[in-house]
Amino acid sequence: MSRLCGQAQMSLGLRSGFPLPGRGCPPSQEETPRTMAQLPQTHLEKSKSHSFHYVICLLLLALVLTSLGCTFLALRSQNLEDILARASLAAKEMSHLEVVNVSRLVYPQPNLLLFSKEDVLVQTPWLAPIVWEETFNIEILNEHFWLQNVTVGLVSFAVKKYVVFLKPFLETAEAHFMVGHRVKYYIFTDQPDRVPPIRLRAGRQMAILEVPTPAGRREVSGPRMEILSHFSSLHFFKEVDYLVCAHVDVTFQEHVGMEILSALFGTIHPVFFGRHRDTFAYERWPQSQAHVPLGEGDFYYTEALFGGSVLEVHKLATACHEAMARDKARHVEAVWREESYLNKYLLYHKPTKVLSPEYMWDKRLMDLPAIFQNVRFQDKWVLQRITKQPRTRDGSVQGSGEKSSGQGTVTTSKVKGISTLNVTKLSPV
Ligand code: UD2
Repeated sequence: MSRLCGQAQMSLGLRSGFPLPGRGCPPSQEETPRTMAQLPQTHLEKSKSHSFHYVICLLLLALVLTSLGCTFLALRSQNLEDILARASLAAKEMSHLEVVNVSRLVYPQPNLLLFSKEDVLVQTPWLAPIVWEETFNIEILNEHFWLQNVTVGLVSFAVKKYVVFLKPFLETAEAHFMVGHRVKYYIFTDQPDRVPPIRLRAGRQMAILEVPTPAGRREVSGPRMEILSHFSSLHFFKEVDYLVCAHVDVTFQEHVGMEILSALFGTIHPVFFGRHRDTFAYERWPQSQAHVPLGEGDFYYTEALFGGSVLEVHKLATACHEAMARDKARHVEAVWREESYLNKYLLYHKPTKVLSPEYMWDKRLMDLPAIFQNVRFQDKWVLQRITKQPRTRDGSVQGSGEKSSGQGTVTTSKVKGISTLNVTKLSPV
Protein backbone atom coordinates (compact mmCIF):
# COMPACT_ATOMS: atom_id res chain seq x y z
CA MET A 1 0.00 0.00 0.00
CA SER A 2 2.70 2.43 1.04
CA ARG A 3 4.78 1.55 -2.05
CA LEU A 4 1.78 2.11 -4.17
CA CYS A 5 1.20 5.51 -2.58
CA GLY A 6 4.86 6.41 -3.03
CA GLN A 7 4.75 5.47 -6.69
CA ALA A 8 1.59 7.44 -7.15
CA GLN A 9 3.12 10.48 -5.48
CA MET A 10 6.29 10.18 -7.51
CA SER A 11 4.39 10.01 -10.69
CA LEU A 12 2.18 12.99 -9.71
CA GLY A 13 5.25 14.96 -8.68
CA LEU A 14 6.84 14.25 -12.04
CA ARG A 15 3.76 15.19 -13.90
CA SER A 16 3.36 18.46 -12.00
CA GLY A 17 7.09 19.08 -11.78
CA PHE A 18 6.98 19.69 -7.99
CA PRO A 19 7.38 17.47 -4.88
CA LEU A 20 4.11 16.99 -3.04
CA PRO A 21 4.83 17.40 0.70
CA GLY A 22 2.16 16.72 3.35
CA ARG A 23 -0.51 15.60 0.90
CA GLY A 24 -1.75 12.10 0.16
CA CYS A 25 0.11 9.17 1.80
CA PRO A 26 2.86 9.85 4.36
CA PRO A 27 6.31 8.68 3.26
CA SER A 28 7.41 5.24 4.55
CA GLN A 29 10.22 5.02 7.10
CA GLU A 30 12.60 3.30 4.68
CA GLU A 31 12.08 5.91 2.05
CA THR A 32 12.52 9.07 4.17
CA PRO A 33 16.33 9.06 4.76
CA ARG A 34 17.07 8.20 1.13
CA THR A 35 14.80 11.02 -0.01
CA MET A 36 16.42 13.51 2.40
CA ALA A 37 19.91 12.55 1.35
CA GLN A 38 19.07 12.90 -2.29
CA LEU A 39 17.11 16.12 -1.87
CA PRO A 40 19.48 18.60 -3.65
CA GLN A 41 19.94 16.21 -6.58
CA THR A 42 16.22 15.42 -6.80
CA HIS A 43 15.48 19.11 -6.67
CA LEU A 44 17.85 19.72 -9.56
CA GLU A 45 16.40 16.81 -11.53
CA LYS A 46 12.90 17.99 -10.87
CA SER A 47 13.68 21.54 -11.91
CA LYS A 48 15.31 20.15 -15.08
CA SER A 49 12.27 18.04 -15.70
CA HIS A 50 10.10 21.08 -15.03
CA SER A 51 11.92 23.07 -17.77
CA PHE A 52 11.78 20.08 -20.09
CA HIS A 53 8.01 19.79 -19.67
CA TYR A 54 7.59 23.50 -20.01
CA VAL A 55 9.42 23.41 -23.36
CA ILE A 56 7.38 20.39 -24.48
CA CYS A 57 4.17 22.20 -23.57
CA LEU A 58 5.26 25.28 -25.51
CA LEU A 59 6.16 23.16 -28.53
CA LEU A 60 2.82 21.37 -28.38
CA LEU A 61 1.01 24.69 -28.11
CA ALA A 62 2.93 26.05 -31.10
CA LEU A 63 2.12 22.88 -33.05
CA VAL A 64 -1.59 23.12 -32.25
CA LEU A 65 -1.67 26.84 -33.17
CA THR A 66 0.19 26.22 -36.45
CA SER A 67 -2.10 23.39 -37.46
CA LEU A 68 -5.16 25.50 -36.55
CA GLY A 69 -3.80 28.36 -38.69
CA CYS A 70 -3.10 26.02 -41.60
CA THR A 71 -6.57 24.51 -41.38
CA PHE A 72 -8.11 28.00 -41.39
CA LEU A 73 -6.10 29.12 -44.43
CA ALA A 74 -6.80 25.86 -46.26
CA LEU A 75 -10.52 26.25 -45.58
CA ARG A 76 -10.44 29.84 -46.86
CA SER A 77 -8.65 28.98 -50.10
CA GLN A 78 -10.74 25.84 -50.48
CA ASN A 79 -13.80 28.01 -50.12
CA LEU A 80 -12.67 30.27 -52.98
CA GLU A 81 -11.62 27.26 -55.07
CA ASP A 82 -14.98 25.62 -54.33
CA ILE A 83 -16.88 28.72 -55.34
CA LEU A 84 -14.90 29.06 -58.55
CA ALA A 85 -15.05 25.35 -59.20
CA ARG A 86 -18.83 25.50 -58.93
CA ALA A 87 -18.87 28.52 -61.25
CA SER A 88 -16.67 26.66 -63.71
CA LEU A 89 -18.77 23.56 -63.43
CA ALA A 90 -21.79 25.63 -64.29
CA ALA A 91 -19.96 27.07 -67.30
CA LYS A 92 -18.74 23.62 -68.29
CA GLU A 93 -22.26 22.28 -68.20
CA MET A 94 -23.30 25.12 -70.44
CA SER A 95 -20.80 24.26 -73.13
CA HIS A 96 -22.43 23.51 -76.48
CA LEU A 97 -20.61 20.18 -76.36
CA GLU A 98 -22.80 19.08 -73.45
CA VAL A 99 -25.85 17.03 -74.30
CA VAL A 100 -29.05 19.09 -74.01
CA ASN A 101 -32.56 18.41 -75.16
CA VAL A 102 -32.92 20.72 -78.20
CA SER A 103 -36.21 21.23 -79.97
CA ARG A 104 -36.70 20.26 -83.64
CA LEU A 105 -34.77 22.54 -86.00
CA VAL A 106 -34.54 22.53 -89.76
CA TYR A 107 -31.04 23.15 -91.09
CA PRO A 108 -28.67 21.86 -93.81
CA GLN A 109 -27.30 18.40 -93.14
CA PRO A 110 -23.60 18.32 -92.13
CA ASN A 111 -21.77 16.81 -95.10
CA LEU A 112 -19.12 14.32 -94.04
CA LEU A 113 -17.58 14.32 -97.50
CA LEU A 114 -16.99 18.09 -97.60
CA PHE A 115 -14.53 20.24 -95.70
CA SER A 116 -16.39 23.01 -93.87
CA LYS A 117 -13.61 25.34 -95.06
CA GLU A 118 -11.19 24.32 -97.76
CA ASP A 119 -8.59 27.02 -97.49
CA VAL A 120 -7.91 27.36 -93.78
CA LEU A 121 -7.27 25.23 -90.71
CA VAL A 122 -10.50 24.62 -88.78
CA GLN A 123 -9.13 22.59 -85.89
CA THR A 124 -5.98 22.80 -83.80
CA PRO A 125 -3.76 19.70 -83.32
CA TRP A 126 -5.26 19.41 -79.81
CA LEU A 127 -8.74 19.24 -81.38
CA ALA A 128 -9.99 22.70 -80.42
CA PRO A 129 -12.21 24.27 -83.11
CA ILE A 130 -10.88 27.33 -84.96
CA VAL A 131 -13.94 29.50 -85.58
CA TRP A 132 -14.46 30.81 -89.11
CA GLU A 133 -17.55 31.84 -91.01
CA GLU A 134 -19.30 28.68 -92.38
CA THR A 135 -17.89 26.38 -89.69
CA PHE A 136 -20.88 26.65 -87.34
CA ASN A 137 -24.65 26.89 -87.33
CA ILE A 138 -25.65 29.72 -85.00
CA GLU A 139 -29.25 28.55 -84.70
CA ILE A 140 -28.20 25.26 -83.13
CA LEU A 141 -25.75 27.03 -80.82
CA ASN A 142 -28.33 29.64 -79.78
CA GLU A 143 -30.80 26.89 -78.94
CA HIS A 144 -28.19 25.16 -76.74
CA PHE A 145 -27.25 28.30 -74.83
CA TRP A 146 -30.83 29.62 -74.52
CA LEU A 147 -31.85 26.36 -72.89
CA GLN A 148 -29.14 26.94 -70.33
CA ASN A 149 -29.93 30.62 -69.70
CA VAL A 150 -26.35 31.75 -70.17
CA THR A 151 -25.20 35.24 -69.13
CA VAL A 152 -22.09 36.69 -70.75
CA GLY A 153 -19.94 39.45 -69.23
CA LEU A 154 -18.18 41.81 -71.65
CA VAL A 155 -15.26 43.49 -69.87
CA SER A 156 -13.48 46.54 -71.24
CA PHE A 157 -11.20 49.28 -69.95
CA ALA A 158 -11.49 52.89 -71.11
CA VAL A 159 -9.19 55.29 -69.32
CA LYS A 160 -7.84 58.69 -70.27
CA LYS A 161 -8.58 59.65 -73.87
CA TYR A 162 -9.85 56.16 -74.76
CA VAL A 163 -13.27 57.02 -73.26
CA VAL A 164 -14.11 58.44 -76.69
CA PHE A 165 -14.18 54.88 -78.02
CA LEU A 166 -16.93 53.81 -75.64
CA LYS A 167 -19.84 55.06 -77.70
CA PRO A 168 -19.10 53.15 -80.92
CA PHE A 169 -17.94 50.14 -78.87
CA LEU A 170 -21.19 49.93 -76.90
CA GLU A 171 -23.50 50.87 -79.75
CA THR A 172 -22.05 48.26 -82.10
CA ALA A 173 -21.98 45.66 -79.30
CA GLU A 174 -25.70 46.27 -78.78
CA ALA A 175 -26.22 45.66 -82.50
CA HIS A 176 -24.00 42.56 -82.93
CA PHE A 177 -22.68 41.08 -79.68
CA MET A 178 -24.57 38.08 -78.26
CA VAL A 179 -27.88 39.36 -79.61
CA GLY A 180 -30.83 37.58 -77.98
CA HIS A 181 -28.79 36.53 -74.93
CA ARG A 182 -28.24 38.00 -71.49
CA VAL A 183 -25.23 40.32 -71.42
CA LYS A 184 -23.62 42.37 -68.68
CA TYR A 185 -21.09 45.05 -69.66
CA TYR A 186 -18.37 45.80 -67.14
CA ILE A 187 -16.78 49.12 -68.07
CA PHE A 188 -13.73 50.11 -66.02
CA THR A 189 -13.06 53.81 -66.47
CA ASP A 190 -11.56 56.82 -64.74
CA GLN A 191 -14.33 59.07 -66.15
CA PRO A 192 -17.72 57.48 -65.35
CA ASP A 193 -19.51 60.72 -66.29
CA ARG A 194 -18.26 60.35 -69.85
CA VAL A 195 -19.76 56.89 -70.39
CA PRO A 196 -22.44 57.58 -73.02
CA PRO A 197 -26.05 56.73 -72.08
CA ILE A 198 -26.54 53.92 -74.58
CA ARG A 199 -29.94 52.37 -75.26
CA LEU A 200 -29.58 48.82 -73.91
CA ARG A 201 -31.72 45.98 -75.19
CA ALA A 202 -33.92 44.08 -72.74
CA GLY A 203 -31.93 41.54 -70.69
CA ARG A 204 -28.75 43.58 -70.92
CA GLN A 205 -27.10 45.49 -68.09
CA MET A 206 -24.10 47.71 -67.59
CA ALA A 207 -21.88 48.18 -64.54
CA ILE A 208 -19.63 51.25 -64.70
CA LEU A 209 -16.68 50.73 -62.38
CA GLU A 210 -14.56 53.74 -61.55
CA VAL A 211 -10.79 53.26 -61.39
CA PRO A 212 -8.10 55.85 -60.61
CA THR A 213 -6.48 57.62 -63.58
CA PRO A 214 -3.22 55.83 -64.40
CA ALA A 215 -0.10 58.00 -64.23
CA GLY A 216 1.42 56.99 -67.58
CA ARG A 217 0.92 54.68 -70.58
CA ARG A 218 2.64 51.79 -68.78
CA GLU A 219 0.26 52.02 -65.84
CA VAL A 220 -2.74 51.62 -68.20
CA SER A 221 -2.08 47.97 -68.95
CA GLY A 222 -0.37 47.09 -65.67
CA PRO A 223 -3.37 46.63 -63.37
CA ARG A 224 -5.81 45.13 -65.89
CA MET A 225 -4.92 41.50 -65.22
CA GLU A 226 -4.94 42.19 -61.48
CA ILE A 227 -8.42 43.70 -61.69
CA LEU A 228 -9.66 40.80 -63.82
CA SER A 229 -8.22 38.28 -61.37
CA HIS A 230 -9.85 39.88 -58.34
CA PHE A 231 -13.19 40.73 -59.88
CA SER A 232 -13.60 37.24 -61.31
CA SER A 233 -13.14 35.70 -57.86
CA LEU A 234 -15.20 38.30 -55.98
CA HIS A 235 -18.00 39.43 -58.32
CA PHE A 236 -18.11 38.08 -61.86
CA PHE A 237 -18.66 34.45 -60.85
CA LYS A 238 -21.88 35.45 -59.04
CA GLU A 239 -23.24 37.39 -62.00
CA VAL A 240 -22.14 35.78 -65.27
CA ASP A 241 -21.18 32.39 -66.72
CA TYR A 242 -18.61 33.49 -69.29
CA LEU A 243 -16.31 36.49 -69.62
CA VAL A 244 -15.26 38.14 -72.88
CA CYS A 245 -12.44 40.66 -72.46
CA ALA A 246 -12.12 43.18 -75.30
CA HIS A 247 -10.17 46.31 -76.13
CA VAL A 248 -12.43 49.33 -76.19
CA ASP A 249 -11.09 50.74 -79.47
CA VAL A 250 -12.91 48.14 -81.54
CA THR A 251 -16.28 48.03 -83.26
CA PHE A 252 -18.53 45.02 -83.82
CA GLN A 253 -19.32 44.97 -87.54
CA GLU A 254 -21.03 41.60 -87.88
CA HIS A 255 -22.58 38.90 -85.72
CA VAL A 256 -20.41 37.86 -82.72
CA GLY A 257 -22.28 35.29 -80.68
CA MET A 258 -22.33 32.02 -78.80
CA GLU A 259 -19.94 30.40 -81.29
CA ILE A 260 -17.02 32.10 -79.53
CA LEU A 261 -17.79 30.70 -76.07
CA SER A 262 -15.77 27.90 -74.56
CA ALA A 263 -13.86 27.20 -71.34
CA LEU A 264 -10.85 29.20 -72.62
CA PHE A 265 -10.56 31.00 -75.93
CA GLY A 266 -7.97 33.19 -77.61
CA THR A 267 -8.02 35.13 -80.90
CA ILE A 268 -5.39 34.93 -83.63
CA HIS A 269 -3.65 38.29 -84.05
CA PRO A 270 -4.27 39.57 -87.61
CA VAL A 271 -0.68 40.72 -88.05
CA PHE A 272 0.74 37.24 -87.36
CA PHE A 273 -1.89 35.31 -89.27
CA GLY A 274 -0.21 32.69 -91.48
CA ARG A 275 3.30 33.58 -90.30
CA HIS A 276 6.10 31.34 -89.07
CA ARG A 277 6.25 30.93 -85.28
CA ASP A 278 9.78 32.32 -85.10
CA THR A 279 8.50 35.69 -86.37
CA PHE A 280 5.88 35.94 -83.60
CA ALA A 281 6.25 38.92 -81.25
CA TYR A 282 6.90 36.68 -78.22
CA GLU A 283 9.21 37.92 -75.47
CA ARG A 284 12.59 36.43 -76.41
CA TRP A 285 14.59 37.56 -73.39
CA PRO A 286 15.09 34.47 -71.17
CA GLN A 287 15.08 36.53 -67.96
CA SER A 288 11.43 37.51 -68.45
CA GLN A 289 8.58 35.38 -67.12
CA ALA A 290 6.94 35.83 -70.56
CA HIS A 291 9.88 34.25 -72.40
CA VAL A 292 9.07 31.82 -75.22
CA PRO A 293 12.09 30.25 -76.96
CA LEU A 294 12.44 30.08 -80.75
CA GLY A 295 10.97 26.92 -82.24
CA GLU A 296 7.91 27.00 -79.98
CA GLY A 297 4.42 28.44 -80.49
CA ASP A 298 1.08 27.57 -82.09
CA PHE A 299 -0.55 30.91 -82.91
CA TYR A 300 0.18 34.48 -81.86
CA TYR A 301 -2.89 35.64 -79.91
CA THR A 302 -4.07 39.25 -79.56
CA GLU A 303 -4.85 40.65 -76.15
CA ALA A 304 -7.65 42.62 -77.82
CA LEU A 305 -10.06 39.65 -77.42
CA PHE A 306 -9.89 36.62 -75.14
CA GLY A 307 -12.12 34.95 -72.58
CA GLY A 308 -13.79 31.82 -71.28
CA SER A 309 -15.52 30.56 -68.17
CA VAL A 310 -15.11 32.75 -65.09
CA LEU A 311 -12.80 30.17 -63.50
CA GLU A 312 -10.49 29.90 -66.53
CA VAL A 313 -10.30 33.67 -66.97
CA HIS A 314 -9.55 33.98 -63.25
CA LYS A 315 -6.71 31.44 -63.58
CA LEU A 316 -5.31 33.15 -66.68
CA ALA A 317 -5.48 36.67 -65.21
CA THR A 318 -3.96 35.55 -61.90
CA ALA A 319 -1.06 33.77 -63.62
CA CYS A 320 -0.37 36.76 -65.91
CA HIS A 321 -0.61 39.26 -63.06
CA GLU A 322 1.76 37.21 -60.89
CA ALA A 323 4.27 36.81 -63.74
CA MET A 324 4.10 40.57 -64.43
CA ALA A 325 4.61 41.32 -60.73
CA ARG A 326 7.66 39.00 -60.57
CA ASP A 327 9.17 40.74 -63.61
CA LYS A 328 8.34 44.18 -62.25
CA ALA A 329 10.12 43.39 -58.99
CA ARG A 330 13.26 42.73 -61.05
CA HIS A 331 12.68 45.82 -63.26
CA VAL A 332 11.82 43.64 -66.26
CA GLU A 333 8.98 44.42 -68.66
CA ALA A 334 7.98 42.10 -71.49
CA VAL A 335 8.06 43.52 -75.00
CA TRP A 336 4.27 43.68 -75.53
CA ARG A 337 3.33 43.89 -71.86
CA GLU A 338 0.09 41.93 -71.10
CA GLU A 339 -0.01 40.42 -74.57
CA SER A 340 3.38 38.76 -74.03
CA TYR A 341 2.23 37.12 -70.77
CA LEU A 342 -1.09 36.13 -72.35
CA ASN A 343 0.74 34.41 -75.21
CA LYS A 344 3.03 32.50 -72.87
CA TYR A 345 -0.01 31.38 -70.83
CA LEU A 346 -1.97 30.23 -73.89
CA LEU A 347 1.02 28.33 -75.25
CA TYR A 348 1.19 26.17 -72.12
CA HIS A 349 -2.56 26.17 -71.31
CA LYS A 350 -4.04 25.30 -74.68
CA PRO A 351 -7.28 27.18 -75.40
CA THR A 352 -10.36 25.05 -75.93
CA LYS A 353 -11.42 27.27 -78.85
CA VAL A 354 -9.45 29.59 -81.14
CA LEU A 355 -11.06 32.54 -82.91
CA SER A 356 -9.87 33.28 -86.45
CA PRO A 357 -8.73 36.83 -87.36
CA GLU A 358 -12.35 37.50 -88.43
CA TYR A 359 -12.82 38.31 -84.76
CA MET A 360 -10.09 40.95 -84.52
CA TRP A 361 -9.34 42.61 -87.77
CA ASP A 362 -7.53 45.90 -88.12
CA LYS A 363 -8.45 48.23 -90.97
CA ARG A 364 -5.03 49.82 -90.63
CA LEU A 365 -3.62 46.58 -92.01
CA MET A 366 -5.23 47.36 -95.39
CA ASP A 367 -2.53 49.96 -95.81
CA LEU A 368 0.17 47.34 -95.27
CA PRO A 369 -0.36 44.73 -98.03
CA ALA A 370 3.29 43.65 -97.70
CA ILE A 371 2.42 42.04 -94.37
CA PHE A 372 0.00 39.70 -96.11
CA GLN A 373 2.08 38.49 -98.99
CA ASN A 374 2.15 34.97 -97.54
CA VAL A 375 -1.51 34.89 -96.72
CA ARG A 376 -4.13 33.15 -98.84
CA PHE A 377 -6.61 36.00 -98.57
CA GLN A 378 -4.89 38.40 -100.94
CA ASP A 379 -7.85 38.60 -103.27
CA LYS A 380 -10.56 37.90 -100.70
CA TRP A 381 -10.37 39.82 -97.40
CA VAL A 382 -11.55 37.92 -94.36
CA LEU A 383 -14.95 38.73 -92.93
CA GLN A 384 -14.51 41.54 -90.45
CA ARG A 385 -16.67 40.74 -87.48
CA ILE A 386 -14.73 42.94 -85.07
CA THR A 387 -12.23 45.53 -86.18
CA LYS A 388 -9.95 48.02 -84.56
CA GLN A 389 -11.35 51.52 -84.95
CA PRO A 390 -9.60 53.97 -87.20
CA ARG A 391 -8.48 56.95 -85.16
CA THR A 392 -6.95 60.34 -85.57
CA ARG A 393 -3.62 61.26 -84.02
CA ASP A 394 -5.22 62.61 -80.85
CA GLY A 395 -7.18 59.36 -80.47
CA SER A 396 -10.57 60.91 -81.22
CA VAL A 397 -13.36 59.24 -83.23
CA GLN A 398 -16.17 60.72 -85.31
CA GLY A 399 -19.77 61.27 -84.21
CA SER A 400 -21.01 61.14 -80.64
CA GLY A 401 -24.69 62.12 -80.48
CA GLU A 402 -26.29 60.96 -77.22
CA LYS A 403 -29.23 58.58 -76.87
CA SER A 404 -31.46 57.93 -73.92
CA SER A 405 -31.14 54.73 -71.90
CA GLY A 406 -33.33 51.85 -73.09
CA GLN A 407 -34.70 48.85 -71.21
CA GLY A 408 -31.41 47.59 -69.74
CA THR A 409 -30.05 48.82 -66.41
CA VAL A 410 -26.88 50.78 -65.63
CA THR A 411 -25.10 50.91 -62.26
CA THR A 412 -22.05 52.94 -61.28
CA SER A 413 -19.51 51.97 -58.60
CA LYS A 414 -16.04 52.93 -57.50
CA VAL A 415 -13.13 50.47 -57.48
CA LYS A 416 -10.56 51.11 -54.77
CA GLY A 417 -6.94 50.06 -54.44
CA ILE A 418 -6.51 48.47 -57.87
CA SER A 419 -2.75 48.45 -57.76
CA THR A 420 -2.54 46.53 -54.50
CA LEU A 421 -3.35 42.88 -54.13
CA ASN A 422 -5.43 43.28 -50.98
CA VAL A 423 -8.19 45.69 -51.87
CA THR A 424 -10.60 45.43 -54.72
CA LYS A 425 -13.81 46.67 -53.29
CA LEU A 426 -16.94 47.96 -54.89
CA SER A 427 -18.79 50.72 -53.13
CA PRO A 428 -21.62 52.82 -54.49
CA VAL A 429 -20.60 56.28 -55.72
C1 UD2 B 1 -2.61 46.83 -80.70
C2 UD2 B 1 -2.81 45.35 -81.02
C3 UD2 B 1 -2.84 44.53 -79.75
C4 UD2 B 1 -1.62 44.77 -78.94
C5 UD2 B 1 -1.52 46.25 -78.63
C6 UD2 B 1 -0.27 46.52 -77.83
C7 UD2 B 1 -4.19 44.70 -82.94
C8 UD2 B 1 -5.54 44.25 -83.38
N1 UD2 B 1 -4.09 45.09 -81.68
O1 UD2 B 1 -3.74 47.34 -80.13
O2 UD2 B 1 -2.95 43.18 -80.07
O3 UD2 B 1 -0.51 44.31 -79.65
O4 UD2 B 1 -1.47 47.01 -79.86
O5 UD2 B 1 -0.32 47.80 -77.23
O6 UD2 B 1 -3.27 44.68 -83.67
N2 UD2 B 1 -6.33 51.84 -73.11
C9 UD2 B 1 -6.99 52.86 -72.41
N3 UD2 B 1 -6.40 54.07 -72.35
C10 UD2 B 1 -5.20 54.37 -72.92
C11 UD2 B 1 -4.54 53.32 -73.61
C12 UD2 B 1 -5.14 52.07 -73.70
O7 UD2 B 1 -8.07 52.65 -71.89
O8 UD2 B 1 -4.75 55.51 -72.81
C13 UD2 B 1 -6.93 50.48 -73.13
C14 UD2 B 1 -8.13 50.39 -74.06
O9 UD2 B 1 -9.00 49.37 -73.59
C15 UD2 B 1 -7.51 49.96 -75.35
C16 UD2 B 1 -6.43 49.00 -74.87
O10 UD2 B 1 -5.97 49.58 -73.66
O11 UD2 B 1 -8.46 49.34 -76.18
C17 UD2 B 1 -5.28 48.79 -75.82
O12 UD2 B 1 -4.86 50.00 -76.35
P1 UD2 B 1 -3.56 50.10 -77.30
O13 UD2 B 1 -3.63 51.44 -77.97
O14 UD2 B 1 -2.36 49.75 -76.54
O15 UD2 B 1 -3.74 48.91 -78.29
P2 UD2 B 1 -3.92 48.93 -79.88
O16 UD2 B 1 -5.29 49.32 -80.24
O17 UD2 B 1 -2.82 49.66 -80.55
